[in-house]
Amino acid sequence: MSINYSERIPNNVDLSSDRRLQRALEAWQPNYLQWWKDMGPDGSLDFDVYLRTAISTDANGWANFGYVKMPEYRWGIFLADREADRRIAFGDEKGKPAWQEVPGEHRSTLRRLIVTQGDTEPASVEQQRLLGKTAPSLYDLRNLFQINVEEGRHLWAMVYLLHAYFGRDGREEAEEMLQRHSGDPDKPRILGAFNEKTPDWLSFFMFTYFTDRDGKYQLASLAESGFDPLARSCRFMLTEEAHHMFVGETGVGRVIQRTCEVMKERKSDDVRAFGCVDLPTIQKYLNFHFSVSLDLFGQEASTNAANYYTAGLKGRYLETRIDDDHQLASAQYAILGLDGGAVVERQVPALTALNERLRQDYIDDCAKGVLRWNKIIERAGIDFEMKLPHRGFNRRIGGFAGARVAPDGRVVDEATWKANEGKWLPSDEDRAYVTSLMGRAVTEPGKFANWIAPPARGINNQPADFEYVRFN
Ligand code: BYC
Ligand code: FE
Ligand code: FE
Repeated sequence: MSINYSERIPNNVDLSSDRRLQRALEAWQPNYLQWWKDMGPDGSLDFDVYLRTAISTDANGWANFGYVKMPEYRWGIFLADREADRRIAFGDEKGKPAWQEVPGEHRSTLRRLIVTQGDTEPASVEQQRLLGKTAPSLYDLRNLFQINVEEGRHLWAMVYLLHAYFGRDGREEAEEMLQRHSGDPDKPRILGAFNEKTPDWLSFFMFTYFTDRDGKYQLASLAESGFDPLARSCRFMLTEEAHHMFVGETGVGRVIQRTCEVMKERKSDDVRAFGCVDLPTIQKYLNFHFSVSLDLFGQEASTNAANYYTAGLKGRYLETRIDDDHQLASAQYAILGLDGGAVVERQVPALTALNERLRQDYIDDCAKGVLRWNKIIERAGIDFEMKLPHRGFNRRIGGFAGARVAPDGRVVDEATWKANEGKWLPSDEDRAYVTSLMGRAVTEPGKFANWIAPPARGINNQPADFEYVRFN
């Protein structure tokens, strides 16, 4: 269904046919815009940014490029097309028609899942608020802003569901989405990683590689939901998500590439002397963002996860392509945990292990980018390998929470941890160094900060010196 842009809230859900809902969302809209002005990209209100905007939800209609002032971005409500006769694919109600309304018995659980998902979207915008000040190029600045407006739209997607299907409670939850803030001691965001700072561009690229990828896996699980409007919302959000992870993967890759170039030119490992990020520091940032993102999958053994699945609310990654009974009543799954001083494997009911299974899918996906980063290092003829740390490393949620597990999976004592923490995670000094590289934003078209290589190609095939952002 094509998108109606003539309305105040662009949408493909025939919003004008439901006056009450339309008015409620139009009442939320100014609060959203106020939030964007207060908490969105700092000092950017007047910039003209070369952004893509969705004009329809089919494969080639949705990425329409042009200059937009971000407060005028057409945030709206876009669901993927409805599938004829869609059925619930898993759980107790497998085979029944997908729900077009919220089943009463699942109302509070669904609301909670939607709120948790929605909360992360504006949180990330808040975390990235100051990065524009130190952008390494116009190309990167534009990508940051593209991601920010799309995360804003992802909030709209969840707020629409809350307003349309959860009555008064839903409207209250929608208000609270704008009241919790990342890192706020009184009203923090719901999930841990979204209260961390994203203080520099290396963190931003790691965040969009690792944490947006959690978004991909969570959205993919919710895209299987028996609650059809949620499934359709998430399916369209996923099409936008790919670019966020691309920015992360290529961003980290470009930092690595620049570092390798300088190592070769200068015949030295000490690239800090030449204003670049040394490979061990990049590895530490990777360790941090990977481990913090692993926490977002919840407990390895989770009755919540089992209940979501049995109820048909949240499926597995690519549920319909898995060849089993999609009910898992007697299936088992091996999870890792700690027993005394050792990492051990134990079998648990597959239903309770669904968070862990999703985490495994995620880890496998993360590993692919690491391989490509290592190719860059290898091509430069440098002997160094980036690695994903062990899943037990630096965890705060689940069976490894608080344990001292080294990146290679060894359980270590407190003294060993303390002695090595600064080699495994960014130290204050590392962070201060990376921050020191983040000088004034590079605003000359085609120019890049010293610590990062240019991208292989421009956005929408634009030339290298394209003016992605015009300042006014
Ligand atoms: N932080 O049984 P468990 C994205 C709580 S990212 C704090 O394992 P469950 C994006 C948990 O709530 C994708 N608390 O929980 C990326 C539970 O509390 P109660 C976001 C945590 O429910 C970048 C208790 O611990 N979407 O889109 O199975 C930029 C027991 O845990 C955490 C979603 O997350 C944590 N990390 O699993 C922009 C999807 N982990 O019940 C956007 C929706 C667990 O004891 N959310 N807890 O009070 C879910 O599916 C689930 O809530 C979770 C947690 C997978 C997150
Ligand atoms: Fe998102
Ligand atoms: Fe994202």
